[in-house]
Amino acid sequence: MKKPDLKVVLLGDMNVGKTSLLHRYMERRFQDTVSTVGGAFYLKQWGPYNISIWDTAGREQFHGLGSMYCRAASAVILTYDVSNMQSLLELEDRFLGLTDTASDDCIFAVVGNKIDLTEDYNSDSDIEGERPRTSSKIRRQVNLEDAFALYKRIMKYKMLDENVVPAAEKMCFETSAKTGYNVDVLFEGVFNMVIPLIVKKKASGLDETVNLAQSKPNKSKSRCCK
Ligand SMILES: Nc1nc2c(ncn2[C@@H]2O[C@H](COP(=O)(O)OP(=O)(O)O)[C@@H](O)[C@H]2O)c(=O)[nH]1
Ligand SMILES: [Mg+2]
Repeated sequence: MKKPDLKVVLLGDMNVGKTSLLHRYMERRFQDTVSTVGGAFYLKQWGPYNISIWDTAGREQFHGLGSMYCRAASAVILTYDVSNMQSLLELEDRFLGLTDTASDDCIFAVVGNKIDLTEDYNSDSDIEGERPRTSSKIRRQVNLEDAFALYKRIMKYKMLDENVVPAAEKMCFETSAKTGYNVDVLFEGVFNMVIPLIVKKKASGLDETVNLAQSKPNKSKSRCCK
């Protein structure tokens, strides 16, 4: 198996739809009862690059997520449920701290999932063309502006210059894993954003996935134990 060139992780409270989003993107379908205690990551070939996309495998619920989960990640997709304000607040309270181990130039996306449940959702954009039961629509609890505000607070927490990082409008998405709405836009938008970072890293020789075997001869030159 070829070594992944970069790592993307999904973070967020249980039940917001992380596994469903990844499943929708990779398997092109939605299952109401997708097992959350599934595989740890998917590999996606994107142009000449291999991208690993990590799911929590249900550990956010049962055992918590260790610092390894985000280690060296190039992108973090912070996911909440638009019908649940608490799930947005949890991102800042419980999950942002886990991203300290991510790559220095890691990019952040903030994603409000389950938009299909809300009365704002226009079913004309459904991929599967399924007609929603109009009576069951609910009022959203989280607006896109709330996500923009969170994104800006994240940039502050990371001490990143707002004028240098991608704008909130570009990095905040509303999706539906159920209908497929905006799911490709999200993942492919993130991939296209991080690719220039690996290209830059490779060019400057800072590539973290550098083949260790190649650097071995140097080791024998070291004389620390002479
Ligand atoms: N209506 C709707 N339900 C969703 C959506 N995404 C996930 N769900 C449902 O929400 C529940 C939790 O989804 P899951 O992917 O397991 O969330 P996770 O715990 O964050 O991985 C499941 O019952 C899903 O079927 C969505 O976009 N719309
Ligand atoms: Mg899950």
